[in-house]
Amino acid sequence: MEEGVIVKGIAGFYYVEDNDENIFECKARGIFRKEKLSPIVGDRVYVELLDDKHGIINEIQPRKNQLVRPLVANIDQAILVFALKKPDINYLLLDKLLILIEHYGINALICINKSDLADADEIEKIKHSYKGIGYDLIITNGKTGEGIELLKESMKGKISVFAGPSGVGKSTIFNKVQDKVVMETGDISGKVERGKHTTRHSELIKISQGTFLVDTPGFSSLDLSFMEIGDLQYSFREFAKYLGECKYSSCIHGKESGCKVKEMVEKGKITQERYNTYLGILKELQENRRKW
Ligand SMILES: Nc1nc2c(ncn2[C@@H]2O[C@H](COP(=O)(O)OP(=O)(O)O)[C@@H](O)[C@H]2O)c(=O)[nH]1
Ligand SMILES: [Mg+2]
Ligand SMILES: [Zn+2]
Repeated sequence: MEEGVIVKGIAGFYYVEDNDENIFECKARGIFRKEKLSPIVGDRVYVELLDDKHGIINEIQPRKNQLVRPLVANIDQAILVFALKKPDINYLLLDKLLILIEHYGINALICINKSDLADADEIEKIKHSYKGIGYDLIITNGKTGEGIELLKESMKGKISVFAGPSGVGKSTIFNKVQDKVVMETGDISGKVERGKHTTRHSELIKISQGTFLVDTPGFSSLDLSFMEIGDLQYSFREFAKYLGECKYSSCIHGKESGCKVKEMVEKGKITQERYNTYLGILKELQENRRKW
């Protein structure tokens, strides 16, 4: 039995790469269909070899996470690309992405691109606030290549996916960190983007042995309405060490008295901005529940 990761799937065929960088074209064992289990890109699987190029997927290892769009499993890291200018940074969007990614149990790395367009003070400010929360942050420039080596370093041994708004330089950076697949860049309307009207499976692009990059940006839908009200707090890293210290064990850090989280906001240990974001999303979730 060979162990490997599914890097590509096309019409019932799965391409599994083993630890020696051999690729096997595989079919899935029939039993999966009965179990309503389909192998997906990113799955770590065991393959029974038929010859030196073909095999049957016999077993899918438990997934540590699974995205829907793109359909990929076992993401280790989401690289959130933002620019401070062109387009102007939207902190609410950044925080919503972080919430979603925390919810999936994926590590987030913040990449601030277009360093040439940002002023030094604002770079320092964002570094300070997000490093304070516990996120790594890398400053890049898609044109000069600044920060790209650091970014590549952070990807080693992981499956990474890019996320972030359009126009920030995701495709540009994608092209800089690997030389296998070229992504269209610039102000294209999206019409020429690959696979727009056809179902296309995402692929893992291999950067080096054990290091992969999903070829499609993730987390484009920022709908958080599926989240449980009581779970939202766990998506805020800076709340973690105070949870359980509120007066009421059911505290969701809104209007309750004796709330440790609110106390920490007052003391400046948690920023007012992030707490406001928390309250805003909490309110959205509560209003959604009422509609049902
Ligand atoms: N000034 C500047 N422009 C950049 C940088 N990185 C990318 N761009 C440009 O920003 C535009 C959008 O980039 P693209 O990679 O298509 O963004 P995407 O929509 O996030 O994939 C393109 O015109 C790029 O050439 C950068 O670091 N500085
Ligand atoms: Mg793009
Ligand atoms: Zn509380």
